[in-house]
Amino acid sequence: ANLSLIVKPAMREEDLPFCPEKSPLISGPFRVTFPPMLTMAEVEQKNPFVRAGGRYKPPDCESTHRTAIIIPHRNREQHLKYLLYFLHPFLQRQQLNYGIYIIHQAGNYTFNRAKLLNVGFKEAMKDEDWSCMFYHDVDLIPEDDRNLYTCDKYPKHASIAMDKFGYKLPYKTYFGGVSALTPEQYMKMNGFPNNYWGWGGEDDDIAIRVALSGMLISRPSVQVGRYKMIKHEHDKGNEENPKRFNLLAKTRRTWKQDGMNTMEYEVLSKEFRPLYTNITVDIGSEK
Ligand code: UDH
Repeated sequence: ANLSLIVKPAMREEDLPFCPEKSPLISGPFRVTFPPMLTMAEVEQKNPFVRAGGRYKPPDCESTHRTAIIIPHRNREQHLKYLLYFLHPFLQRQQLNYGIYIIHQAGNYTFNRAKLLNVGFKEAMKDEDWSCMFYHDVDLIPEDDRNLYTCDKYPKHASIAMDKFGYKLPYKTYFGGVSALTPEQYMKMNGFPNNYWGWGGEDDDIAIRVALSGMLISRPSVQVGRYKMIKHEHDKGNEENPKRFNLLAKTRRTWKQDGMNTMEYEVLSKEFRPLYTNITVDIGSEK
């Protein structure tokens, strides 16, 4: 027999069928516990199909979703390791084309979560035409893979049932933790505010922007939008922002002049690490 006839040539990417609308790999709730001795090298070994920079495409079908995960970060290496440990397999079960970005704030100035998310949007869009961005705190682990990391008709708040709030929303317009917007939705609200330095308020500002730009909030069901938060204390350099109430009272007047269209920053490095792209950025400090 002619052996060359038996060897199947590798399927070309453009010949792959589209992935099914609902991934057959999704299985629902799973238990989130943190193996105490886990190392990043082990997380890497467990994810052999993730390419440099934390990129992945399903091997046997073409995903119709291109999702970037944007994670604001400084000094939370342990949390990052556990998040990656759960998030990579979670996203792969959903058959997504995805990439994970860590936006690392350089220096010791006060932390600014929303501005880091703005940087993440802009830098990630330089790499690929993402159809959806997930803005994701580093310490929140999803507990159900029916919580799809895809975008909806309206900006989505995904972390609606966190263990620390008794698995329900702490208040009706809460938008913190994990949220998802298409690039169009993000541009429509001029992105996020750049001027919330320190802890608190920026998530409420984002929710106000959603409303001011004429959009609603989409949410998964409470059974599905469940998250476990990795316990921690307040970080040094992220003290409560005493100005947040004043800022929130002014959002209506400021959102068009502060956001995507005004952010200034300097990328210090961009590294394609095995499980994520690390962007270290100087975002300045409060004026
Ligand atoms: N973040 C960092 N480094 C920091 C501060 C914040 O990476 O120094 C990022 C990280 O992704 C984090 C997110 O910003 O998940 C939000 O910050 P946070 O976790 O401090 O906010 P949260 O409201 O926690 O979740 C508040 C502190 C709770 C203290 C409870 C004491 N018992």
